[in-house]
Amino acid sequence: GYDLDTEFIGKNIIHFDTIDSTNDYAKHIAVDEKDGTIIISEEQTKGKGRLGRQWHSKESEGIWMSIILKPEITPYKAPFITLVAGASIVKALNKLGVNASIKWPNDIIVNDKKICGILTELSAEIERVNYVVLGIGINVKTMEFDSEICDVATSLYKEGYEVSRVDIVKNILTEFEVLYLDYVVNKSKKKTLDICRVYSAIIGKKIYIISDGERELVKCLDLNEEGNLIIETEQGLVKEIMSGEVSIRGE
Ligand code: BT5
Repeated sequence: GYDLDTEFIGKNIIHFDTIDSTNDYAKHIAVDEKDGTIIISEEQTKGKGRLGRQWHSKESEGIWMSIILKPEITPYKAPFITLVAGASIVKALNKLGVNASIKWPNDIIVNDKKICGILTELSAEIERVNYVVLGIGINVKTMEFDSEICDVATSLYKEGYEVSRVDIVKNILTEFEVLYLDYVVNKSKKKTLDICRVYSAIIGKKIYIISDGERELVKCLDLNEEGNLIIETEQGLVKEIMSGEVSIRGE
Protein backbone atom coordinates (compact mmCIF):
# COMPACT_ATOMS: atom_id res chain seq x y z
CA GLY A 1 0.00 0.00 0.00
CA TYR A 2 1.14 3.53 -0.75
CA ASP A 3 -0.90 5.15 2.02
CA LEU A 4 -1.79 8.10 -0.19
CA ASP A 5 -3.71 11.13 0.93
CA THR A 6 -4.63 12.26 -2.57
CA GLU A 7 -8.19 12.96 -3.71
CA PHE A 8 -8.26 10.80 -6.82
CA ILE A 9 -4.78 10.18 -8.20
CA GLY A 10 -3.78 6.62 -7.28
CA LYS A 11 -7.01 5.73 -5.47
CA ASN A 12 -7.15 2.76 -7.82
CA ILE A 13 -3.82 0.99 -8.41
CA ILE A 14 -3.40 -1.98 -10.76
CA HIS A 15 -0.14 -3.85 -10.19
CA PHE A 16 1.62 -6.34 -12.50
CA ASP A 17 4.76 -8.42 -12.13
CA THR A 18 5.30 -8.20 -15.86
CA ILE A 19 3.54 -6.56 -18.80
CA ASP A 20 4.44 -5.41 -22.32
CA SER A 21 3.98 -1.69 -21.62
CA THR A 22 2.01 -0.01 -18.84
CA ASN A 23 1.06 2.75 -21.32
CA ASP A 24 -0.35 0.24 -23.83
CA TYR A 25 -2.28 -1.57 -21.10
CA ALA A 26 -3.60 1.74 -19.75
CA LYS A 27 -4.85 2.69 -23.21
CA HIS A 28 -6.76 -0.60 -23.48
CA ILE A 29 -8.64 -0.11 -20.24
CA ALA A 30 -8.78 3.70 -20.09
CA VAL A 31 -12.38 4.13 -21.26
CA ASP A 32 -13.71 1.91 -18.48
CA GLU A 33 -11.41 3.02 -15.68
CA LYS A 34 -11.69 5.86 -13.21
CA ASP A 35 -9.81 9.13 -13.60
CA GLY A 36 -6.50 8.85 -11.73
CA THR A 37 -6.10 5.06 -12.05
CA ILE A 38 -2.45 3.92 -11.89
CA ILE A 39 -0.95 0.93 -13.70
CA ILE A 40 2.42 -0.12 -12.30
CA SER A 41 4.59 -3.08 -13.26
CA GLU A 42 7.78 -4.60 -11.88
CA GLU A 43 8.96 -5.25 -15.44
CA GLN A 44 8.04 -4.19 -18.98
CA THR A 45 8.92 -6.43 -21.90
CA LYS A 46 8.17 -3.73 -24.50
CA GLY A 47 8.63 -0.43 -22.68
CA LYS A 48 8.25 2.48 -25.07
CA GLY A 49 9.83 5.89 -25.44
CA ARG A 50 8.69 8.58 -27.85
CA LEU A 51 8.60 8.01 -31.62
CA GLY A 52 8.70 4.23 -31.26
CA ARG A 53 11.94 4.23 -29.30
CA GLN A 54 12.63 1.51 -26.77
CA TRP A 55 12.56 2.11 -23.02
CA HIS A 56 14.68 -0.28 -20.94
CA SER A 57 12.54 -1.46 -18.05
CA LYS A 58 14.27 -4.23 -16.12
CA GLU A 59 12.52 -6.26 -13.46
CA SER A 60 12.36 -4.60 -10.04
CA GLU A 61 14.98 -2.02 -11.04
CA GLY A 62 12.79 1.00 -11.51
CA ILE A 63 9.35 2.53 -11.48
CA TRP A 64 7.40 1.79 -14.63
CA MET A 65 3.97 3.32 -14.31
CA SER A 66 1.13 4.99 -16.17
CA ILE A 67 -1.62 7.28 -14.96
CA ILE A 68 -5.02 7.36 -16.68
CA LEU A 69 -6.37 10.92 -16.75
CA LYS A 70 -9.68 12.27 -17.96
CA PRO A 71 -9.28 16.04 -18.00
CA GLU A 72 -12.01 18.28 -19.35
CA ILE A 73 -9.72 20.20 -21.67
CA THR A 74 -9.35 20.65 -25.40
CA PRO A 75 -6.78 18.35 -27.05
CA TYR A 76 -4.23 21.07 -27.75
CA LYS A 77 -3.92 21.66 -24.00
CA ALA A 78 -2.87 18.06 -23.33
CA PRO A 79 0.87 18.26 -24.14
CA PHE A 80 1.39 20.62 -21.18
CA ILE A 81 0.57 17.65 -18.92
CA THR A 82 4.08 16.38 -19.71
CA LEU A 83 5.46 19.51 -18.06
CA VAL A 84 3.07 19.09 -15.11
CA ALA A 85 4.46 15.57 -14.67
CA GLY A 86 8.08 16.71 -15.03
CA ALA A 87 7.54 19.43 -12.44
CA SER A 88 5.97 17.01 -9.96
CA ILE A 89 8.72 14.41 -10.43
CA VAL A 90 11.54 16.90 -10.01
CA LYS A 91 9.88 18.45 -6.97
CA ALA A 92 9.26 15.05 -5.38
CA LEU A 93 12.83 13.88 -6.02
CA ASN A 94 14.33 17.07 -4.61
CA LYS A 95 12.16 16.71 -1.49
CA LEU A 96 13.67 13.22 -1.11
CA GLY A 97 17.16 14.72 -1.29
CA VAL A 98 17.89 13.96 -4.95
CA ASN A 99 19.50 16.76 -6.95
CA ALA A 100 17.37 16.28 -10.07
CA SER A 101 16.53 18.75 -12.84
CA ILE A 102 14.31 18.92 -15.93
CA LYS A 103 15.61 18.73 -19.44
CA TRP A 104 12.64 20.21 -21.25
CA PRO A 105 10.27 18.80 -22.22
CA ASN A 106 10.26 15.21 -20.99
CA ASP A 107 13.52 14.13 -19.37
CA ILE A 108 14.59 14.27 -15.74
CA ILE A 109 18.34 14.22 -15.27
CA VAL A 110 20.78 13.74 -12.40
CA ASN A 111 24.46 14.67 -12.92
CA ASP A 112 23.76 15.30 -16.62
CA LYS A 113 22.37 11.82 -17.25
CA LYS A 114 18.81 10.69 -17.77
CA ILE A 115 17.13 8.95 -14.86
CA CYS A 116 13.53 9.44 -15.94
CA GLY A 117 11.50 9.79 -19.11
CA ILE A 118 7.88 10.81 -19.60
CA LEU A 119 5.60 9.63 -22.40
CA THR A 120 2.21 11.33 -22.70
CA GLU A 121 -0.30 9.70 -25.05
CA LEU A 122 -3.63 11.22 -25.99
CA SER A 123 -6.96 9.94 -27.23
CA ALA A 124 -9.15 12.80 -28.39
CA GLU A 125 -11.88 13.98 -30.67
CA ILE A 126 -11.83 17.40 -32.32
CA GLU A 127 -13.03 19.37 -29.32
CA ARG A 128 -12.57 17.03 -26.39
CA VAL A 129 -10.10 14.72 -24.75
CA ASN A 130 -11.26 11.13 -24.17
CA TYR A 131 -8.31 10.31 -21.98
CA VAL A 132 -4.62 10.94 -21.50
CA VAL A 133 -2.19 8.20 -20.53
CA LEU A 134 0.80 9.61 -18.73
CA GLY A 135 3.73 7.19 -18.66
CA ILE A 136 6.61 7.64 -16.25
CA GLY A 137 9.79 5.56 -16.16
CA ILE A 138 12.35 6.09 -13.41
CA ASN A 139 15.63 4.17 -13.03
CA VAL A 140 15.98 3.47 -9.32
CA LYS A 141 18.32 0.55 -8.68
CA THR A 142 21.48 -0.81 -10.37
CA MET A 143 20.09 -0.88 -13.97
CA GLU A 144 22.88 -2.36 -16.11
CA PHE A 145 22.48 -0.36 -19.33
CA ASP A 146 23.50 -1.51 -22.80
CA SER A 147 26.65 0.11 -24.17
CA GLU A 148 24.77 2.46 -26.50
CA ILE A 149 22.96 4.26 -23.69
CA CYS A 150 25.26 3.89 -20.67
CA ASP A 151 26.84 7.30 -21.42
CA VAL A 152 23.49 9.08 -21.32
CA ALA A 153 21.44 7.01 -18.85
CA THR A 154 21.82 6.52 -15.13
CA SER A 155 19.88 5.44 -12.05
CA LEU A 156 19.33 6.95 -8.64
CA TYR A 157 21.42 4.16 -7.10
CA LYS A 158 24.29 4.74 -9.55
CA GLU A 159 24.32 8.42 -8.58
CA GLY A 160 24.53 7.55 -4.89
CA TYR A 161 20.88 7.83 -3.89
CA GLU A 162 19.10 5.01 -2.09
CA VAL A 163 15.44 5.95 -2.03
CA SER A 164 12.58 3.47 -1.79
CA ARG A 165 10.34 3.11 -4.82
CA VAL A 166 7.25 3.39 -2.64
CA ASP A 167 8.42 6.75 -1.25
CA ILE A 168 9.17 8.04 -4.74
CA VAL A 169 5.79 6.98 -6.14
CA LYS A 170 3.93 8.36 -3.15
CA ASN A 171 5.68 11.73 -3.32
CA ILE A 172 5.27 12.05 -7.08
CA LEU A 173 1.55 11.29 -6.99
CA THR A 174 1.00 13.78 -4.16
CA GLU A 175 2.88 16.57 -5.99
CA PHE A 176 1.27 15.65 -9.30
CA GLU A 177 -2.29 15.95 -8.04
CA VAL A 178 -1.72 19.52 -6.81
CA LEU A 179 -0.13 20.73 -10.04
CA TYR A 180 -2.55 18.81 -12.25
CA LEU A 181 -5.63 20.25 -10.54
CA ASP A 182 -4.14 23.72 -10.73
CA TYR A 183 -3.79 23.25 -14.48
CA VAL A 184 -7.02 21.47 -15.47
CA VAL A 185 -9.39 22.99 -12.89
CA ASN A 186 -7.91 26.44 -12.19
CA LYS A 187 -6.57 26.66 -15.77
CA SER A 188 -3.29 27.94 -14.39
CA LYS A 189 0.16 26.98 -15.62
CA LYS A 190 1.96 29.08 -13.06
CA LYS A 191 2.80 26.49 -10.39
CA THR A 192 4.18 24.09 -12.96
CA LEU A 193 6.16 26.73 -14.86
CA ASP A 194 7.69 28.13 -11.68
CA ILE A 195 9.03 24.67 -10.81
CA CYS A 196 10.14 24.00 -14.40
CA ARG A 197 12.18 27.22 -14.34
CA VAL A 198 13.73 26.69 -10.91
CA TYR A 199 14.75 23.12 -11.67
CA SER A 200 15.63 23.58 -15.33
CA ALA A 201 18.76 21.83 -16.59
CA ILE A 202 18.94 23.98 -19.72
CA ILE A 203 17.77 27.56 -19.12
CA GLY A 204 20.75 29.90 -19.46
CA LYS A 205 22.84 27.21 -21.14
CA LYS A 206 23.91 26.41 -24.67
CA ILE A 207 22.17 23.38 -26.10
CA TYR A 208 21.92 21.58 -29.40
CA ILE A 209 18.47 21.43 -30.92
CA ILE A 210 18.04 18.62 -33.38
CA SER A 211 15.26 18.69 -35.92
CA ASP A 212 15.04 16.74 -39.20
CA GLY A 213 18.57 15.48 -38.59
CA GLU A 214 19.95 19.05 -38.49
CA ARG A 215 21.86 20.06 -35.37
CA GLU A 216 22.06 23.69 -34.27
CA LEU A 217 23.81 25.20 -31.28
CA VAL A 218 21.58 27.76 -29.56
CA LYS A 219 21.27 29.51 -26.23
CA CYS A 220 18.29 28.56 -24.14
CA LEU A 221 16.77 31.74 -22.69
CA ASP A 222 13.57 30.82 -20.85
CA LEU A 223 10.22 29.09 -20.89
CA ASN A 224 7.34 31.32 -21.91
CA GLU A 225 3.87 31.43 -20.35
CA GLU A 226 2.69 28.62 -22.65
CA GLY A 227 5.52 26.33 -21.58
CA ASN A 228 7.33 26.68 -24.90
CA LEU A 229 11.09 27.07 -24.97
CA ILE A 230 12.59 30.42 -25.97
CA ILE A 231 15.98 30.09 -27.64
CA GLU A 232 18.44 32.42 -29.33
CA THR A 233 20.34 31.30 -32.42
CA GLU A 234 24.02 32.09 -33.06
CA GLN A 235 22.79 34.80 -35.46
CA GLY A 236 20.90 36.45 -32.62
CA LEU A 237 17.44 35.39 -33.74
CA VAL A 238 15.03 34.68 -30.86
CA LYS A 239 12.65 31.78 -31.49
CA GLU A 240 9.97 29.84 -29.68
CA ILE A 241 9.98 26.06 -29.86
CA MET A 242 7.12 23.76 -28.97
CA SER A 243 7.67 20.35 -27.42
CA GLY A 244 7.55 17.63 -30.03
CA GLU A 245 9.38 19.77 -32.60
CA VAL A 246 12.92 19.01 -31.55
CA SER A 247 15.29 16.86 -29.55
CA ILE A 248 17.73 18.54 -27.22
CA ARG A 249 21.31 17.63 -26.34
CA GLY A 250 23.74 19.28 -23.99
CA GLU A 251 26.61 21.26 -25.52
C1 BT5 B 1 11.09 8.80 -23.05
O1 BT5 B 1 11.20 8.68 -24.42
O2 BT5 B 1 11.94 9.26 -22.33
C2 BT5 B 1 9.78 8.29 -22.47
C3 BT5 B 1 9.96 7.06 -21.61
C4 BT5 B 1 8.67 6.65 -20.96
C5 BT5 B 1 8.79 5.32 -20.25
C6 BT5 B 1 7.55 4.98 -19.48
S1 BT5 B 1 7.78 3.57 -18.46
C7 BT5 B 1 6.07 3.46 -18.15
C8 BT5 B 1 5.36 3.82 -19.45
N1 BT5 B 1 5.17 2.65 -20.28
C9 BT5 B 1 5.89 2.69 -21.43
O3 BT5 B 1 5.91 1.79 -22.30
N2 BT5 B 1 6.58 3.85 -21.47
C10 BT5 B 1 6.30 4.68 -20.30
P1 BT5 B 1 12.36 9.30 -25.30
O4 BT5 B 1 12.55 10.73 -24.96
O5 BT5 B 1 12.02 8.92 -26.69
O6 BT5 B 1 13.66 8.55 -24.83
C11 BT5 B 1 13.95 7.24 -25.24
C12 BT5 B 1 15.47 7.10 -25.32
O7 BT5 B 1 16.02 7.10 -23.99
C13 BT5 B 1 15.90 5.78 -25.92
O8 BT5 B 1 16.04 5.87 -27.31
C14 BT5 B 1 17.26 5.54 -25.24
O9 BT5 B 1 18.28 6.28 -25.88
C15 BT5 B 1 17.06 6.15 -23.88
N3 BT5 B 1 16.63 5.16 -22.88
C16 BT5 B 1 16.00 3.98 -23.05
N4 BT5 B 1 15.73 3.39 -21.90
C17 BT5 B 1 16.22 4.21 -20.93
C18 BT5 B 1 16.25 4.16 -19.51
N5 BT5 B 1 15.72 3.16 -18.81
N6 BT5 B 1 16.84 5.20 -18.88
C19 BT5 B 1 17.37 6.24 -19.53
N7 BT5 B 1 17.37 6.34 -20.87
C20 BT5 B 1 16.79 5.34 -21.56
